[in-house]
Amino acid sequence: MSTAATAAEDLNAIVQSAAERFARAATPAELENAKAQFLGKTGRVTELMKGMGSLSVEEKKTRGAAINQAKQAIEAALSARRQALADAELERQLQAEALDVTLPGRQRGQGGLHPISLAWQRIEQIFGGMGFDVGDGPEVENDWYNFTALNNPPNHPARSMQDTFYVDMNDEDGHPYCLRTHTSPMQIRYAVAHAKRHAAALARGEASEIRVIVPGRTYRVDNDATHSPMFHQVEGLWLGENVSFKDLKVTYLNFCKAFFETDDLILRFRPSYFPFTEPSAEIDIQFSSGPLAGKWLEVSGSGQVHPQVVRNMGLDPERFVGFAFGSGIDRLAMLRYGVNDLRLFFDGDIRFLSQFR
Ligand code: 2NM
Repeated sequence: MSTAATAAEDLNAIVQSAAERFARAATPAELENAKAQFLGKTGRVTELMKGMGSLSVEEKKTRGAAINQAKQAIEAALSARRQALADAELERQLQAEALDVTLPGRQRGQGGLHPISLAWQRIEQIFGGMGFDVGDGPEVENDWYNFTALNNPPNHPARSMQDTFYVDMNDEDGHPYCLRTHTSPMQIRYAVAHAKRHAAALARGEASEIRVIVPGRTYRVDNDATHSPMFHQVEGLWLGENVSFKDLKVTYLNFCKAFFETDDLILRFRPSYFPFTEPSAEIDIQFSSGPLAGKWLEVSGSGQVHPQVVRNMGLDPERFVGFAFGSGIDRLAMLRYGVNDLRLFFDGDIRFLSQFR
């Protein structure tokens, strides 16, 4: 083999070896070390250049060109490897910083109204559509508004310590305050607040009437599967010159149809007794379809407001006649939303409550 051929093979071997060394370099630092071994001050290519001093001009030309070519090949391999390492590093960074855009965001639990609030709202809306105002009043009541004005005799069992929560403080008449046992006191308050306006209207010969519902919390000493010490009632009152039991039946039937969103129901008025109404009736409802079909369900008390109660409202019972009713909102909500245990409303279990969102 000629000297020239051997030299060319040397150069090829060097280029080959550089390419292998570069390929093995796993980091930019290793790669720069490998580069120094070939192109650095004492690198193999540089040494070859230095070794050309003894060559003839003609030999220098061909040998120099060959070494340059080898050098360029090495530099090309070097920059290709640099690029490959940089690409790999970028890829690694992108992977490390990658966002999983399919991951669900951290959400706040979405709140919603309690089923009793939902029923309460529906009740206000439906009666509002029939011209009923909404009255309000305190949950801690005095003896007059909670009992006496509603025609409860002084020794009525509802007044007993066993049935009613009393507050350790007396009102102006020397009777202890209590947690209201029904929403009726709000109706007395509402009527009293509007009594002057009604008297004035009547004096001018104008018609005047009261049409109001009073929804709210009520309290009784009672706690079992079907009774909670705190429960919700809505009472309605319609007094005017000619308001009759017929109006009660129509009003309550229309309410039920709207509240239960069906015409497939009938009502039954069953004689009963309340101190504040005469005559009095329990209202039963029967659905003709659905899961409760065929059963009579008690939904409300009702009656023609007692003349003494009208008088206690500051109104003339000769001019103001009409009806009142009292329904349990909790019971209405149970029937409307298919809840079979009253206690579910008050346990605060999110698995139950979230079904109404
Ligand atoms: C009921 C049943 C029947 C009622 C009576 C009155 C008032 F204030 F006018 F006298 N409010 N609500 C009433 C009548 C309540 O609850 C079972």
